[in-house]
Amino acid sequence: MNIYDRLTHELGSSRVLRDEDRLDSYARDESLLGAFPPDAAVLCDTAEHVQLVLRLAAEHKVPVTPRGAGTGKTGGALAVRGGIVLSTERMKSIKSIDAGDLTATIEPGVITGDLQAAVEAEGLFYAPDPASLSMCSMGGNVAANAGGPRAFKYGVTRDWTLGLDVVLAGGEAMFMGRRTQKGVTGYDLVGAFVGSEGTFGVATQITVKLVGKPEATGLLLAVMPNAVVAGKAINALLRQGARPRAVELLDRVTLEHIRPHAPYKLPANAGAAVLIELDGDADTVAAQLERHGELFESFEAEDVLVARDDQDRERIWQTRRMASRSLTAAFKFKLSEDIVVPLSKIPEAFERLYAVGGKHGVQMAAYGHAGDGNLHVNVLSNEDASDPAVRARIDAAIDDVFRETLAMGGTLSGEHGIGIAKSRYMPWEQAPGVIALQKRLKLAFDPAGLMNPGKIFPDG
Ligand code: 2HG
Ligand code: ZN
Repeated sequence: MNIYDRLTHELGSSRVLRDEDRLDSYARDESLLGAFPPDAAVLCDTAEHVQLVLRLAAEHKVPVTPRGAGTGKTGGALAVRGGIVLSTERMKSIKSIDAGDLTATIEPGVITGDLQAAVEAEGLFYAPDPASLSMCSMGGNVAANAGGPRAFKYGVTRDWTLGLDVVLAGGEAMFMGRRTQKGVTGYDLVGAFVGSEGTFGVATQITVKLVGKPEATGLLLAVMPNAVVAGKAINALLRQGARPRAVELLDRVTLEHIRPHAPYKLPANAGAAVLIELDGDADTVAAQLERHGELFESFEAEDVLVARDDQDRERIWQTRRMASRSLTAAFKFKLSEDIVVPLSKIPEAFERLYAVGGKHGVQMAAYGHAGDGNLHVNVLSNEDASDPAVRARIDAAIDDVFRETLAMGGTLSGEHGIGIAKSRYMPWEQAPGVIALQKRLKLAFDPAGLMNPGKIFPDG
């Protein structure tokens, strides 16, 4: 019996999808890299199902691509070598929220926003907040080491993941890490697994830490003349040692395309906008909002607006989270990167990136987590990208984005990972020895190379 018949026999046809139509929804992600239909998509309900799939895949030497909610931006969940897509979308249970230990244990299919709402209902807080939080799942967040605006104060998924129940290639199940807040026993396997983009195995339960829900939250929006000045103001804010929970920036082109659909009325003709969100006790938040507002005024802010209440604040965040979608809708071609530059280079990064756009005749937009130096640089075009001459200009612009980033001492990815979209640039940033060491680590988890092959490194 071939592996797909065997899986159907063991798990039933409702869990093993093989028709072309059904497979279409497992062939793409949010990277816009095209369709890679797998031979089968297996919808697992339990860790035992995951074990069975990985055991049979090892016996039959079939590649397995783990998939969360499919919101990834770099092709990490695409079955580029065929085989099985292993979906954890049905593993949606929140196993426990422990207010005494300040931990939660969840299955990988839990939607990140649902975890946040569940812990907040108990007066607790889980900080990582990718823009796709209403759709993305915790398993995908672990695979990609997802971040978000609040990473500025609170860090990324890795900083919140204490322990993982995993199934490795071949079907071996184990718990790695800890359930305590602190611990340095042995190597940091959880740290390595988080961000391994599905190339090490599948997490079947995730134990995260929690903190108390902040008492008060405040948000200001500074309307700035342009992104370079906005970047300088952010540098000044950071030099003062300010610790807001988010420091976001949206440039003029991004604002222009969000404005028509935004639930929050963005000021007309803004050259850039900076969002600063603070949390803590109510008096400190109010005092800091005022001080930060004054700083932006001293950097030529045309206006400083403060969210009136939580609804107003949520409308501003919904507006911010529309950046990617609005640009996708407005341009025939849109590719978003997630480069990071050293903090002192934030203003210069905007200058250099806009110059890259000018040089190659493509439009550039940038927005994102500027306080971390993490910018979503978008290469945009309304020309026909299937024309080889146009595509060559676009590709040259993308290469230059990375060249400029690395020349400033930056890194290729701050939160979306490498997948297939950026694998060819890995040797631009990392020395051959560093890449070779990572490949040896991969072989320790997956000696037969069946877990998500073709990802991260140029030769997969
Ligand atoms: C964001 O910060 C997301 O909005 C998506 O990370 C970024 O696709 C993008 O440009
Ligand atoms: Zn982002």
